[in-house]
Amino acid sequence: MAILKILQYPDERLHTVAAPVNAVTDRTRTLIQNMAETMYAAPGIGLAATQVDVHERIIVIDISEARDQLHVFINPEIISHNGDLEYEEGCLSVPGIYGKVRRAESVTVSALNTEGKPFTLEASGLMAICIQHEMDHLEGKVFVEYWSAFKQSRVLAKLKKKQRSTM
Ligand code: K1U
Ligand code: ZN
Repeated sequence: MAILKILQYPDERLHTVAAPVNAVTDRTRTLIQNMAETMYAAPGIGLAATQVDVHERIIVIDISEARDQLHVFINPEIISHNGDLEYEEGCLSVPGIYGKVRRAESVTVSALNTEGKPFTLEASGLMAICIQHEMDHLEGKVFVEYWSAFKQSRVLAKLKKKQRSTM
């Protein structure tokens, strides 16, 4: 297994729209194992393939305390959603920045599993939030892009300042 490099905002590659996976192969499964290892090491509760510069529609999520309930979604689609919820989000591609985003409170997602078999999952609360955050990455959208232009400019300034201090 391998820990992959996570793209950092405002890297333009984070704005790439990911392509559907045509066939779930051993190469797909190796990528998924590496994504899971990268997410656990970060540590994070989710990761989209976009964040590791692979522009295929794959996400991994584990919101469990014990870090032993990995969910893999290949070609995920939200088939229904309900309610709304504002949640303080973070992102491994935007380290040190946290803020609220309003999303659906519950979602039903259809996807393929690691064997290429279709399944559906009903999720609510943090799981639903995380699925939507990761699916946004597959569309090339980063959570801070829900915020006002002013707030986004402050995020960019903060990240630039942080970058200068680590050079
Ligand atoms: O997409 C990502 O960069 C992962 C992101 C997922 C996420 C977090 C919060 C709301 C929505 C989506 C993260 O995992 S940020 C890190 C984080 O939230 C966390 C890390 C360790 C333990 C618990 C949470
Ligand atoms: Zn993210």
